[in-house]
Amino acid sequence: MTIRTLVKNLAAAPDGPVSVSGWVETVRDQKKVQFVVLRDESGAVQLVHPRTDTEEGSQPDATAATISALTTGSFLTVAGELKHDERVKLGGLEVKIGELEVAATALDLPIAEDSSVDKRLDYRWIDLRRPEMNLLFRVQTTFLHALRNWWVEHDFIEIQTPKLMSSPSESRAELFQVPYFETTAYLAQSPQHFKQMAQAAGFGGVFEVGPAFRADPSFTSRHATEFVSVDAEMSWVDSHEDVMAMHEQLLVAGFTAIKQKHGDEIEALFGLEVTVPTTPFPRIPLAEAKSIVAERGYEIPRADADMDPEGERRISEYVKEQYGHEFVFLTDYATSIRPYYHMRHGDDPGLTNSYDLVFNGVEISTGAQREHRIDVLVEQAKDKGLNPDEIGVYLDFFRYGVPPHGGFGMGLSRVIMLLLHQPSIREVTYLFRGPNRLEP
Ligand code: AMO
Repeated sequence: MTIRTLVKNLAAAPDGPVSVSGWVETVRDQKKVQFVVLRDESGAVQLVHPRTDTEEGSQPDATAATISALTTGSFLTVAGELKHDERVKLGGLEVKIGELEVAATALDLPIAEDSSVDKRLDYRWIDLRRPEMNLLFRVQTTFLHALRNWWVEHDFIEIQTPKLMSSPSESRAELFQVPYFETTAYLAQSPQHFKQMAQAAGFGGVFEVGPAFRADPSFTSRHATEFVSVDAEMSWVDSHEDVMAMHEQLLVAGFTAIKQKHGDEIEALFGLEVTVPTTPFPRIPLAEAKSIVAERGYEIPRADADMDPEGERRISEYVKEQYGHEFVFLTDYATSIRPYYHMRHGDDPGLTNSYDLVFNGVEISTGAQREHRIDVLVEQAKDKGLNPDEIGVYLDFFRYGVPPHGGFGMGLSRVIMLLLHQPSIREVTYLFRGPNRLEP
């Protein structure tokens, strides 16, 4: 008989016969008694075996021999006697081994917790056995579930847009090309075009959680060549302010769910308290944010550019001091650094109705009101040096009536990395893809 559940159920169980299965985490092979810590995804329990072969002339102890030969990571099933004993550090529980079956023997594990991240990624399936890693993905599941619930409650429709495209979805840079029969296809950099198409289709509000691809050769802690993009788009907006209001409500829903479900575990394993953000999140126009950062001793290297990572870190620091908030919307980006499809200010075409959302020092999202008037959109595309024919089908979406709309894209791994104070998205992506990583 195999029972997969460890401490959670055993804690409430009376002393008596039990059967447990799990990975060998550690073995303490002492002269008179042996201890094995067994773990599964729900927790860990200590197994004990008092040796019967310690007296002179005693019979060989087959179980003791098996335990001595156990390797970390091997998978065991044990039938034994459960005993509650407060002295046992691990949940006050111990299982005295009766029968022991080694279901799968592990080779010597090639990684440890302190191995380099690259080495751990080579053996990701072993690294993921760590309780922190397991928690991380449970947190992510809860987060996405809460976001979905919020959208569904607000009548948004879930869409799945194609990842093979005939034209770039963002810029020509960072584009993966794929041979596609007689022609070339591109891997979607964002569901941008098709979430906007849903506005022309009268869907009102849509969302998608799916892969996005960027042929970005960088090795930073925040970039991947494939990442999960959390996207939303909605109609009838008056400005990017409506999009920000939706965005912050979603994050409050997501963080509330995480705190309720995993707050205690996060505190125990990561030493962190989850803060549910208050609304409205602080909003600072980008130009003002740059001045604040400059006054605090850091000049963004190019005055006409986006915030750089150091700028994002510093403005976050300021917002934390000033407003006690982990989030900040940087708004009203210059037209020169935004894509053609962002709506420009009516009274200042040098600025766009757009924002970036920075969380704990790193950009997690870009959002905007879109330009829905076809003639203006075509002019803006040309203005950016784009050939309208190349994005002909996208432009067609706007030729038959489309409501004012806006939305955002958010990198899932970045949110989880920053929430759990992890050093890189490599740690929080199920299987990371970067310029030199295609396996496993
Ligand atoms: P943007 O290009 O800013 O905007 O991307 C949106 C968010 O996606 C995440 N992200 C990445 N995450 C990991 N690795 C990457 N290489 C990477 N590139 C981007 C970031 C970023 O904030 N179409 C617009 C969104 C919109 O306006 O709706 C877009 O894709 O968290």
